[in-house]
Amino acid sequence: MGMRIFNRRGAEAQRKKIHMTLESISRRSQLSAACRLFLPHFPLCASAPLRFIFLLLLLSPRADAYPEFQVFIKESTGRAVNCAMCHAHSDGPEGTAAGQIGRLDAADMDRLAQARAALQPGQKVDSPILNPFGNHLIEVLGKEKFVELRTAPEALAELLPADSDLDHDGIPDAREYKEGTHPVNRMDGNPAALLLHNFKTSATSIGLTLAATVLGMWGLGHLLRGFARAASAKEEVED
Ligand SMILES: [Ca+2]
Repeated sequence: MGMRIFNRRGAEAQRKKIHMTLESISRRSQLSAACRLFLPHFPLCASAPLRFIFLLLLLSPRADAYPEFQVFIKESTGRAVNCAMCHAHSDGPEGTAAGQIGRLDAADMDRLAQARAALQPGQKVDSPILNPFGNHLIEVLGKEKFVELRTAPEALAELLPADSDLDHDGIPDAREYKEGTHPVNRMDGNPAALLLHNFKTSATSIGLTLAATVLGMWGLGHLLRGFARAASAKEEVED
C-alpha cells in the first residue's frame, strides 16, 4: 500500500513538473515572439518612460494562447478564424473584458487553475477563458496532448470524437475544425451541409405545410367550381 501511495505521489509530482515545463515553454515562446516583433523598434523608443513601458509589455506574464491552430486553419482553408474558435473572447485570453484573464474573480481563477491542471484526457474542464469547444478539446485530449499538437495541428481533427457536434448543426466538430467554421455557432458551417441538416430536421413540418397547402388549394378550387355552377344554374332559371 505504502509503495502504491508513493508511486501515485511520484506520478502526480511528475505530472506537475511536466505541466510547469509546458507552461514555461509556452511563455518563453510567446516572449520570444514578442521580442521578434518589437525589438527592431526598440531604438525608436527614445525616451526613458517609453522604454520602461516597452520593457514592461515584454516582460508581463501572458496567458496561454496557441496561434498554431489558427495559422493551420488559415493556410489549409483560407478562412481567417479568430480566437473565438476556442476562447471565450474573440481577442483571446488576455485583457480585462468578459472572458479574459483581467476580469476573472477568485472562483474563476480556481476554475482556470483546475483546467490548466487537466493534463490527461477524461477530466471535466470548465475554464472561464475557453468556450465550450476549447473546454471540449482539453477534456478529450488533455492539456498535455493538446500542447503537443501545436507542432502538428493537422492531426487534431483525427483525435476528436467523430460523433461530437457541440452546436447541433449536423456538422461534426472535427469537420468544422478542418473547414475553419465555428464549432459552437450553428449558423456557421458548410452551406450545403447546413441546408441538408435543416431539411432533415424540418422534414415533418415541411411535409405538413405542403400537405396543408395542397389540400387548401384543392378546397378552394372545389369551392370556386361550386360558385360557378350555382351562378350558371341561376342564369338558366332566369332565362
Ligand atoms: Ca457543428
